[in-house]
Amino acid sequence: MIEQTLVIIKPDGLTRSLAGRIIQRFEDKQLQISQIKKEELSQAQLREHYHHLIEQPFFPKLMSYMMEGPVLLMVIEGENAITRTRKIVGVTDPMEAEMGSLRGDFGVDKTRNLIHASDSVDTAHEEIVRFFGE
Ligand code: DGI
Repeated sequence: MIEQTLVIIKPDGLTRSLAGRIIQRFEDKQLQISQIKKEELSQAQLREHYHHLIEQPFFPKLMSYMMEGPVLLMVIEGENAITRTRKIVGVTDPMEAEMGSLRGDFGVDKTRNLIHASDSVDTAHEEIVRFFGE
């Protein structure tokens, strides 16, 4: 099934000049960029995006990390794009993420884990609409 998913290259992905290499991994696996833009996310956008984490102790750290600078927002499209993108990205904690996954290879710690990728069909739709509109 052809799916679309929302990927965010977090601020340090840009300041560390990793965007090209990150995008290459998706393209290598036949996933394509259907939309892309660079933007600084506002506090309001981030509170909505991470609404499920507002009560967590690490939330302030997450917010300041995500607001260190602009991010790259992308809609990635392809066969089973949601699951395959999460696999390429790796699990939340870079220490646990497999080598060869983006977080395993480039992530720093649980906060600075470089990339966001939607985790289900419903959230992918919600997040694409949030950042790119209908
Ligand atoms: O879908 P994920 O990004 O892998 O994970 P998530 O939706 O549970 O959490 C969103 C982000 O919040 C995650 O990419 C990094 C941060 N986060 C999640 N759990 C922790 C965390 N940050 C810290 N410092 N500690 C955590 O336990």
